[in-house]
Amino acid sequence: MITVLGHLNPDTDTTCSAIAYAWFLQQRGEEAEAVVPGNLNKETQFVLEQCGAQTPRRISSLEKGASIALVDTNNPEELVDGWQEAEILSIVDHHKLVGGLSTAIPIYIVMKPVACTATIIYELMRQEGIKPNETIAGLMLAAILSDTLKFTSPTTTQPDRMAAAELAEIAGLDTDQLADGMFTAKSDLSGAGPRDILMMDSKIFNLGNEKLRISVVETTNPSSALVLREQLEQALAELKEEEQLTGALCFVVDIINSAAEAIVPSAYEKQLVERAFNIQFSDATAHLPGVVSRKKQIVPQLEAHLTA
Ligand SMILES: [Mn+2]
Repeated sequence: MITVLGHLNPDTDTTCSAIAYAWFLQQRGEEAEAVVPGNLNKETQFVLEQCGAQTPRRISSLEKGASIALVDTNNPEELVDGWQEAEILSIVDHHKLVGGLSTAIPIYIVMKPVACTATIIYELMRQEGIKPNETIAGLMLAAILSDTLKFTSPTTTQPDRMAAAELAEIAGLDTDQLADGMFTAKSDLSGAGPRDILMMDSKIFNLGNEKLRISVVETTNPSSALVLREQLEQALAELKEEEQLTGALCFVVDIINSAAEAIVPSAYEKQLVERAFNIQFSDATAHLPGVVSRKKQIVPQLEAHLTA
């Protein structure tokens, strides 16, 4: 049995790509199961329901001796407990290569600079003449819409657009309608405490000598997050302390207007953001026009500043 999984704090791409890749392996005669290492966010729950897909089994650690196929990450810091004892069979990913994983034998790795893992998985299916069913096609389309913010993120590539167009056709879904539903679901912060909001889409990065947790809140309604600024600052400070980070930052991304607002817990992060993005904080937040992508904008700019 091959266990297919993505990163901790599973998002729509990690979850849908795990399901799609497990399905792909099954078409090739393998036994495979998609699992999720954590709770699903509201956008992902909406997508699964919309596409008529089962919610993958949730795990908090891998079983001893598990054979795993990784999607949407190659970063050991983002893997669920037990990965050290697991046999990694393959990696399909679209993030920068961070190093740290090793294997006993050669493995299958596909990494491409596209916006979404599902785009790569769709290309693999095409290469093998395997056509996804409606549910799988819908899930992969949703993953692309999520990772590209409906093609507005600078990470978007032509292969992502082409895959999305074909998948929408196969799934019989209206792209705009699906994206609207997803972004509305994503923007619903009700019932979430400040820590939950920060952890919805959050990753740790080692940049230069710094260890930073960078949270992103993508929303069609930024004010619903910005009114919680003081609580978010407090929660960032707590995370920083608990996880022994050098810094913790939150970026509230306005999906509609393509801009971000930075929230920081201390003068250290404030100075970091001001210098990396060459802007000034006004009041307690900093406005970053055009910034929507952690992968292509936020992390590279922080890294360029920290390693200069
Ligand atoms: Mn992804």
